[in-house]
Amino acid sequence: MSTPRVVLFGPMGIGKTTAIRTLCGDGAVDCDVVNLDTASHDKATTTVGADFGIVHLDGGEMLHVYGSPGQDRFGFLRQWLLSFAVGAMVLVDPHAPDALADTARTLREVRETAPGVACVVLVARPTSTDAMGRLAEALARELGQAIPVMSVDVRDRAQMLDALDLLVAVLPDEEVDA
Ligand SMILES: Nc1nc2c(ncn2[C@@H]2O[C@H](COP(=O)(O)OP(=O)(O)O)[C@@H](O)[C@H]2O)c(=O)[nH]1
Ligand SMILES: [Mg+2]
Repeated sequence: MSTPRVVLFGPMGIGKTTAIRTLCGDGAVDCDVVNLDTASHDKATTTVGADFGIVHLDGGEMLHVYGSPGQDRFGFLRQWLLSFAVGAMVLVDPHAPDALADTARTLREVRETAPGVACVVLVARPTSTDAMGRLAEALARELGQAIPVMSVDVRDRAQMLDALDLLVAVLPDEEVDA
């Protein structure tokens, strides 16, 4: 049995690298380099490859977690990550200008590339229950299918483990039993 693999998606600066560090600790590998694209996001570093870490769950199970770079030009890397993933987590700040369009586009890309991959949406910045509900409804309308949405602080391990539990809950049965 191979170790289940989960991929994190989301725009630059949303918290993919942080989430992997939170889940996997210092053993996580990141591909961050100095950010030359400060017009897109004002942060010191950015990811130019797939982050990777191993999550050790309390029951002794392991998960491999990959972080996809957010920039459009890394589409080929997203396709590769999806070729072996069982689940995808799409991180979003619902108050970002293109939050709905970006999240819907990523979810569509996942569905078209890898229809069997389970998806959840993680609201990774503080927001109201109402704003989360509106996002969930708008996504369901856009995609013609309901996608589980939950709120997380990517810096909090317990919350990230809850997010993994949610993803496991929506995996197809054969992936859970494998
Ligand atoms: N203020 C604030 N910062 C956050 C929150 N969640 C994540 N961050 C920070 O946002 C940054 C995300 O950067 P990073 O993980 O490199 O994003 P990536 O580009 O998606 O990999 C980190 O500095 C986090 O500490 C939050 O809820 N509030
Ligand atoms: Mg990153």
